[in-house]
Amino acid sequence: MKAMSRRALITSGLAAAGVAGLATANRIAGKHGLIPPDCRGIYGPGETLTYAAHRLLTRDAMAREFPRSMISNNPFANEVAPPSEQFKKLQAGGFNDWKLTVDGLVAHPMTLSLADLRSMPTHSQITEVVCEEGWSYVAEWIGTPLSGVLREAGVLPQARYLKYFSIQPEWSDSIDIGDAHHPQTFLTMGMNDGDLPVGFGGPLRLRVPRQLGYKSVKYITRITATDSMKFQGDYAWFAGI
Ligand SMILES: Nc1nc2c(c(=O)[nH]1)N[C@H]1C(S)=C(S)[C@@H](COP(=O)(O)O)O[C@H]1N2
Ligand SMILES: [Mo]
Repeated sequence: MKAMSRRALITSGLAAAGVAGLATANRIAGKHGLIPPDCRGIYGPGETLTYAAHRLLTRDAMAREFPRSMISNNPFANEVAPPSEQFKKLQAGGFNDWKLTVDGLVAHPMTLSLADLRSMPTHSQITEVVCEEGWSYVAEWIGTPLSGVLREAGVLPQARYLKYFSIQPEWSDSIDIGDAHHPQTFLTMGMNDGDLPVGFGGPLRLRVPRQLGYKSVKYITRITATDSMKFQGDYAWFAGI
């Protein structure tokens, strides 16, 4: 009740700001934590409004989940750069030495193995990967919700974003803390009936089904909680779908 009326208030405030001017919109959005991170000036007031409106309308919304019968028979593994020597060595060892570091604004920085992650609650979801290039597929993703890992690490209240890094140095991304705690945001180790294949990001991929495919980074090695962020990337930071 209270949340709804607050939301209605903010929404009408933003709509009124459309008339009153974008500076007002920015102030209202800023006051309610709805400003997208500093993206080297790429984001103008329009992007701010898109982000703010999307967050208000869909803060707790779930990405669509599909029945098992709709799992794609031939999911498309997008091409990835050839594996590094480091990756090949880890693969030869059955990924037993794969490590996920959790650091930044957390009370308990930690390093987890895949076995550690497998000992955490396992969930599954049948959701779609949507590439900005226009193709998509549906698969079952099996893993542990990122929120559980964040709880163990004790993310500090001032953390607003989560950056995540791949073993591929050119692949990293970030999401806001709301999406980080979203129940469908998974550290994924399984796909359909088996282990997550390397082509699809195995042994460890962050699935962010509420955003476009490029936010679901493959071969995750580190996640860092932060309170500010200078975004560097080729695509729009917020890719809500
Ligand atoms: N590490 C890494 N993660 C990545 C990519 C990549 O090349 N390397 N490609 C991204 C892009 S652009 C998309 S659309 C999806 C593709 O996922 P898929 O291979 O499961 O189809 O993975 C994303 N994650
Ligand atoms: Mo993509």
